[in-house]
Amino acid sequence: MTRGEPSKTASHAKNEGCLTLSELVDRAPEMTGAERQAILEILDKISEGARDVARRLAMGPLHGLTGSSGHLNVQGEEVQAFDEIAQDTFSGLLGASGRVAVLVSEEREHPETFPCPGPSFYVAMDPLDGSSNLAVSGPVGSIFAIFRGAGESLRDPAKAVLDSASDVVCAVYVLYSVATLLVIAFRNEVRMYALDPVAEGFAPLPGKVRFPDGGGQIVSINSANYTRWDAGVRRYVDALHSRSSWSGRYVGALVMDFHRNLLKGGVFLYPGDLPKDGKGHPEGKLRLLFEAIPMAFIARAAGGLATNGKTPILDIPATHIHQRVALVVGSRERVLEYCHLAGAPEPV
Ligand code: AHM
Ligand code: MG
Repeated sequence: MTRGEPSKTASHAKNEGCLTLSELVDRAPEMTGAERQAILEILDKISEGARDVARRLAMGPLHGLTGSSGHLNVQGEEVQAFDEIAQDTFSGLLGASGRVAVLVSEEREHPETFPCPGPSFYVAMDPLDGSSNLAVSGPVGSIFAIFRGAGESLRDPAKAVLDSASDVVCAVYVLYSVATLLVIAFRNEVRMYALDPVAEGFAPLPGKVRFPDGGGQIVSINSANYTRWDAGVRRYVDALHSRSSWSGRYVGALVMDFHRNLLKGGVFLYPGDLPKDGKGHPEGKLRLLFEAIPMAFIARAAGGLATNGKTPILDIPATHIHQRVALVVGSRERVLEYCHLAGAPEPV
C-alpha cells in the first residue's frame, strides 16, 4: 500500500463517494499543510498496525493466543496476550513515525515520549478494546484520539496530554470482526474503510457515516449491574421495559456496540455503579482519554451526542491519564431521551 493511499482493489472504491485517506485529510478543517502531512502519516501508521493486528488476531486460536498474559494492568485488570501484542504493534509504529511526541495507553501506567522534529501530536489509545471477547473469538477493537501537541518542551508529558485533551483533531477506531473496519472522524465528517485481506490494504467505503434519521431504537447496557445504578439510570431502563419499540444489544466490546449503534441507530451506556462485593465502578468503568473522548468525538461528527450524565464528555476536564467516566453515547435522539427520562442535563 502506498503511504496514505488505501488499496483501491475493492469494487466500492470506484464509487465517487469514496475518499482516500489523503483526500479525507485534505478536507479536514483547521490544519496547516504540515499538520495535514503529519496526521496523514499517523493515520497511515494506524492503518498499518490495524492490518497487522487483524492478521495476527485471525491466527490467534491456532497459536493459543486467546487468553490471559498472566499479568494485571495498571488498573488491576487481567491483561490478555493480545493486549500486549496490540500495544507493542501500535506503540512501535507510532513511536517511530516522528509525528507523535507523546503516547498514552490504557495498557501503560506512564506516557511514552518520542523525538518529533516537525508539528507533533499526542495520541491516546486503547490498543485492544474488549479483549476478553477473544476467548470466544468475539469482536474486539482499537481506539485512538489524536490531540494537537502544544509544541512546548515535554518536562511533564502527562500534563501536556491532559492540557491538550480538549483539542481533539481526529479520532479513530478499528473494528476487528467478520470484516476489519477503520472508522476515522474529523470534526466535519466520519468515513469508513474496509480491510481487503487479499490486497492487504484498507479500501474506502462510500459516503459519510451518520447516525440514521430518527436516531434508532437500540440500547446497549450491561443490565447485570441494574441494582447498583443510581435511581435515574434505573428509571430510564424501567421506562424502556414498558415499551415495545426498542431492542437491547450488548456485545461487551465498546467498539462493536458503538459501531452497531452508529450504523443502525441507538445508544450505548456504561453508567457508574455502586461497589458491591469489592467490585464496582462508581465513576464509571470506561476511560476518559482512551475510550470516552474518542467515541464522543466520533459521535458528534456523525450527528450524535455523549455525556457522563452531568457534563458533555468533550467538556470534561482531563485530570488523570487513567481517569474513568460514566458514558452515554449515541444518536442525538436517544441520548436526549436518556437525559429526559433519567433527569440528567442535556449535553448541548
Ligand atoms: P477493556 O478496554 O479493558 O477491554 O474494557 C472495556 C470494555 C468495553 O469494551 C466494554 O464496553 C466494557 O468493558 C464491558 O464491560 P462489562 O463486561 O463490565 O459489561
Ligand atoms: Mg477498552
